Amino acid sequence: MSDAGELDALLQEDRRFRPPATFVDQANINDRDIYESAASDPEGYWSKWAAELDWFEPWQRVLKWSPPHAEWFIGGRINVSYNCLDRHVEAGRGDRTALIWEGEPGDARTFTYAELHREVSRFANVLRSLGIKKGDRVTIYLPMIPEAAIAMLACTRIGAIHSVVFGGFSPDSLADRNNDAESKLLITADGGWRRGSVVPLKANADAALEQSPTVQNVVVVARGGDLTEQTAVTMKMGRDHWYHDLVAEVSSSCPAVSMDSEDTLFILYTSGTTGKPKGVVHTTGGYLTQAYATTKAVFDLKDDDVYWCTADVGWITGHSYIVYGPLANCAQVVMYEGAPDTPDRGRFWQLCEKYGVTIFYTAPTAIRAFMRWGDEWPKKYDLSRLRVLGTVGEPINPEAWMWYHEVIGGERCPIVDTWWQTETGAIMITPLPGLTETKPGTATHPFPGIEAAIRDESGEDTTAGYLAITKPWPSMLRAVWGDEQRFRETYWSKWPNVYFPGDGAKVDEDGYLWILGRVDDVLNVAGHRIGTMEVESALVDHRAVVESAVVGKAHEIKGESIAAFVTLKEGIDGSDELLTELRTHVSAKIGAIAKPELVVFTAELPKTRSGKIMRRLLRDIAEGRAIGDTTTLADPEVVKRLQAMHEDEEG
Ligand code: 7RM
Repeated sequence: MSDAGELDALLQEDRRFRPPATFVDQANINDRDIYESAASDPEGYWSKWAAELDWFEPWQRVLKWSPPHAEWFIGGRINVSYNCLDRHVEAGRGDRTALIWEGEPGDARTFTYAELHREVSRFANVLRSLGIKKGDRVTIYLPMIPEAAIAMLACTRIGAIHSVVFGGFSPDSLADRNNDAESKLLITADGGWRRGSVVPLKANADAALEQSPTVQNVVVVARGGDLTEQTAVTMKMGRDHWYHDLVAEVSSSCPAVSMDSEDTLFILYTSGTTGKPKGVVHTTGGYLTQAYATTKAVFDLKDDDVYWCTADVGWITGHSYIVYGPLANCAQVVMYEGAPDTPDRGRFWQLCEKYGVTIFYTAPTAIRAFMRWGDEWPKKYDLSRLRVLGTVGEPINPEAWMWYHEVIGGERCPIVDTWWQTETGAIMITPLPGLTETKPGTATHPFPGIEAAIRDESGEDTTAGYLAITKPWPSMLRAVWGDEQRFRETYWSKWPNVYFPGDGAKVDEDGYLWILGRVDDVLNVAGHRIGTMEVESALVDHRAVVESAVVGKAHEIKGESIAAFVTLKEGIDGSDELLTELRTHVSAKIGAIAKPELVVFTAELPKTRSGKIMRRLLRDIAEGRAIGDTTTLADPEVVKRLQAMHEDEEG
């Protein structure tokens, strides 16, 4: 969370940005009454959105709320893949571009809606031929290639539950997720390109599969081009199959199955406050309704837009705002495989120019990196087609917001700062680009139909405290996979029947919401959620480590980076080699995103009298406020002195 001083500065923000009149006139939503009408009849309001989708059978009842369990559009029958593909083809829009994909080396593929429909149908038949049935879990571990979206949609077509695992995760992380979900099938690729190097996904998958007993079959996509030529993969007979061989053998016709609105659509694992990630469960009708509605309203999506969200499909943003929301809207979607600085730092802007991107959605960490790289990169390209800019993943600092507005948006594009989570499934707090006067750094107001509040520990309304979501919403998580107790404890135990997202927030005198960041032991590193406990577990797993404490350290670009305090076993020296080894160990255990930037050896971890690790003190040390030279922590006397000095503050 921000310091009090920083926060006051934020709340004194007096710059205001009104949507340009020309934007307002053409906006999908430009009538302020929507907030009031949605609040007075939320079920009627969400029904109107749901009715814009195609249902095989209408719902009988909109909402059943038996806290903490909600059901939406009860009795309704629907299929997500059908809504993203078939209905557009049937409406005569099959020749419209659905996906514009570009690989990091510059190879490109595009799919019309008719082509994507065929590919998805074929792959759905492949899933069937491998024995996948409705309700079975399928793990998808792919780079950002079209087959990632195809595999997701193919699962939804036959009612299989996908669990997408980000390609940057390690074999151990992949195995944990396979095992928790009891996945029957894994879909991976020979590799993907990232910063000019191959990410060896199949090799990682092979390592994971040694500890994933439930996985019976593996489908391997040949990424193509030089990568496939250069990458030797070992195919295990009877278990591993090439994607291109399988799709060649099946028909391209596969009717979408009728799913109950409350059937599970997917599981997505996300970090929490324990060492074990949670499988967040989303269902079908409500999820698609809110993903569809927010894509249309928040991005002001129109037929001639070219829409690009730079997230990875391994995160919820990729699920809701690369695949399901945009395709349900029949959008023209750009998808890019690689890094923003390959071959050079102008890569994103070159893609915006090349494809005429009109809506661009990215994360504050990326915006801060672009800022640092300098205006000359975006200035080389024609960005005049851009008309809406979005940001998500962490609080955006006003400097970065202003830079985005001026340099990327040419001062003409509304910025939508969208707050939401894996658990919320879709956008919850956001400006509407044709209505909301924005201020740099605030996500402004709940989306129409969403009710949020700021509460204190006891559940009283306050102006600075915890963010709370006070009414059920269609795309809310329904469960933590296989762990009802954790579902209840994590999200529903702070206050009765009110959802606790784990974020701190403030409201200013104009009623704008300022999200301040996590209040639990979850870090946000470059927009990625990482539990401090996950990193601590990885560290103590190393033979030299007795105990560790992990905290977030302010970082100019990533927002936070990871600082690890480590106590070693007796007789083991805290050498530089060991520092490197520990960092590599965490990276190998979890994935490169969890690699600590700073590792400090300490004789003991400073603890309060009641035995709680003094995390605030550790943060002060990591950020250079508490002591000058961190190596002195190896001296037990230094730790004792610090402990005594800070005992009162930490309580
Ligand atoms: C979509 C996503 C969720 C956490 C959430 C917040 C932080 C996300 C914003 C934000 C301030 C925002 N899902 N967060 N968006 N904080 N302003 N616009 O990021 O599950 O991976 O992370 O991210 O702390 O709780 S997530």
